[in-house]
Amino acid sequence: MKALLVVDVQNDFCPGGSLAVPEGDKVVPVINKLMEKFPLVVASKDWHPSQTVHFQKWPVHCVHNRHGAEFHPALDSIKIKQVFLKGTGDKDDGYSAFEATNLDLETFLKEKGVTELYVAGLATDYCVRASALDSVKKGFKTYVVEDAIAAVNVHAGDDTRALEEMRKAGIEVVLSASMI
Ligand code: VGL
Ligand code: ZN
Repeated sequence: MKALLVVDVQNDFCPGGSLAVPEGDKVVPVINKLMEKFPLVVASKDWHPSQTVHFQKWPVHCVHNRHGAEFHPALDSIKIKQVFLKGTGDKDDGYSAFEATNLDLETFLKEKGVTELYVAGLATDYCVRASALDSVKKGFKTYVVEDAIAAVNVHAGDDTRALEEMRKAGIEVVLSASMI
């Protein structure tokens, strides 16, 4: 059984948001199409308190219950069976969806019989990377959909380095066309 994990497709990571990923919204139509191919779609949200050590590294973003933390309005969020909230503490970053605090992602997926996890969303070099690396560690056959992700690229080439690290960890990098 396969599932799709949609990582942090939230207003603050899209153009106009406080931590906008260049062309972050380009992933939305690709993910909307991709969702139709999966029997189970789950998503994560970056869900920070208004004060956290995380905001010493980043502009204030995705504060829980604020507009910036909502899904991008064009995302077909009706297809999402469960949302996992992460980065909810004030002492850590919580980049990985497997660090969600409202519900345990690993337990949820394993109870549903998921063995293969496809990861899409934002951002390639932070939460997509951390979630995919955790996924492989927890024993899921893990895929990252290259045309359904986008990077912050604080340093040029962070996206390429993140993809290389994921490949080395055993994650398969695929294109959505191979599934649609
Ligand atoms: C993220 C930076 C800070 C992400 C979250 O979702 O990739 N990046 N917080
Ligand atoms: Zn964050």
